[in-house]
Amino acid sequence: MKKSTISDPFKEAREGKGFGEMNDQNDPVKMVLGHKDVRKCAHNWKTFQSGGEEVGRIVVPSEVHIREIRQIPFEVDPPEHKSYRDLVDPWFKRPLESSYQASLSEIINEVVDEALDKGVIEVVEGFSLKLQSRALTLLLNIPYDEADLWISWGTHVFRSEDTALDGDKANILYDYIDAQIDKAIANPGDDLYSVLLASEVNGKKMTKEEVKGVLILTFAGGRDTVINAVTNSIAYFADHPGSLDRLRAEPEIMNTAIEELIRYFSPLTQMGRVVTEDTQVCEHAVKAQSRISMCWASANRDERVFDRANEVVLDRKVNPHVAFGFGTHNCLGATHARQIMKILLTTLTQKVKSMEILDCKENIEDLDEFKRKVGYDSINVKFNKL
Ligand code: HEM
Ligand code: EMZ
Repeated sequence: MKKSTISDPFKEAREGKGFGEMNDQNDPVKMVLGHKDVRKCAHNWKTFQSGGEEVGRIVVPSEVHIREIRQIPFEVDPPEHKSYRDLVDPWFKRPLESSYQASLSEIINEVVDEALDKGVIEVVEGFSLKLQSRALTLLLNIPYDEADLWISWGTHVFRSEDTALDGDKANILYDYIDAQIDKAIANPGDDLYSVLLASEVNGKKMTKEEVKGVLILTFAGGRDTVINAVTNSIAYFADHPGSLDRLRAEPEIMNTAIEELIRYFSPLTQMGRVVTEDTQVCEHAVKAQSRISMCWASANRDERVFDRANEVVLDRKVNPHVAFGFGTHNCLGATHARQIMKILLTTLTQKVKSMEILDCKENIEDLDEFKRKVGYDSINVKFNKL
C-alpha cells in the first residue's frame, strides 16, 4: 500500500447496519455512515440540532470540558443561524477577489520555494502549518507577521502532543482572541474583529462574546482541516508523479481534481448533532438528548454514490461529496480552502518536477470501533525542482 493511501475503515459497518458506535468520553455517539443518511440528518436540523444548551457537545471528540463560548454560526440553529450566516458570508467570499488570490499566491510560492531550496523538509510543521497560518492572515485581513505567533502554537489549537483535548492550550487561543478584540475596540481597523464589532445582527450590536465565538471557530475549524488537506496533497503527488504530470498537461481538470482530492482526504471526519426527540437513524432507535454524528469521511466512500470510491479519479465528473458538509452549516471556509488548493496545485505543477516521501508518521484518529488515518503527525519529503 502506498504511503499516501487513506483507507476506508467504515466500509463493513456502512454496508451492514449503516451506523457505528463510538464511546466518546462516556457520551456515546451513533455515527451515521451512508451518504444518503448523512445528508438526511444534516438536512433535518430540527431533530438533529447544533445549537443545544451544552456548548461544544456537537464536536467529536466533545469539547464541553474545554470550551464555554458558543462557536458562531456553527452552534446556532435556524432561524437565528441565518442572521449570523448572512452577516459573515460576504466576508468569507473575499478569496474570490483577484487581489486576495495574488497575495495567497505570494504566500504559497514562498513556502514552495523554501521547500525546493532546502530539498528535504518535514511538511506538516515546515510547510502546511506555515502556509495555513499565513493564509489565515488574509482571511482575517491582518498583517502577515501575525502568523509567526500562530505557527509557534503548533498544528492544533486544542490538541497537544499527548492530550487530544488540552484545556491549557485552548486557553492560549481564547486569551489571544480576547486581547485582539480589546485591541480592535481601542483601535478599529478593517480586520475581521473590527468589522464584526461594528456589525448588527437583528438590530443588535454584536457582543464581544459573539465576536469571540466567530473567531474561535475561524481559528479552530480552519486549522488542521487545511493542514491535512495540504499535507495529504503533497503526499498524494509524491506517490503519484503521473498525476502531477497530468495536472501540468491538463490544467483544465484542476477544479474537478481539487474536489476529488478533498473527497478522498475528507479532512473533517465527522461532526455531531444532539437529538431533540426520540427518533430513528438507519432504522435504529435513538433517544432524545443522545448524540449522533454525520461521518462525512464514510459517506464520501459510499459505493452506491461513487464508482471506484477508494480511488482518486482526478477528472471525476459527478462528485456530490460532503467533505465540506451539507445543508445549513456547510463550510463557510470552503472558498478559502479551495483557493489554497488551487494555487498550491498550480504552483506545484509550475515548479516541482517530483517529490519523494522519505519517512512519515501517520495521524490515526481513534474512533473506538474504527481507526481512521486523517493525515500525518510528521512526513519528510524530498522536493525536486522542475
Ligand atoms: C463548517 C469541513 C476549512 C470554517 C464545516 C463543515 C465541514 C467542514 C464538514 C460542516 C460542519 C457541520 O455541518 O457540522 C472543512 C474542510 C476544510 C474546512 C474539509 C478544509 C479543507 C475551513 C476553513 C474555515 C472553516 C479554512 C475558516 C477559516 C467553517 C465554519 C463552518 C464550517 C465557520 C460552520 C458554518 C456554519 O455553521 O454555518 N467545515 N472545513 N472551514 N467550516 Fe469548514
Ligand atoms: C470546531 C470544528 C468546526 C471545533 C466546522 O467544524 O472544527 C474542529 O477542529 C474544532 O475543534 O471546535 O471549530
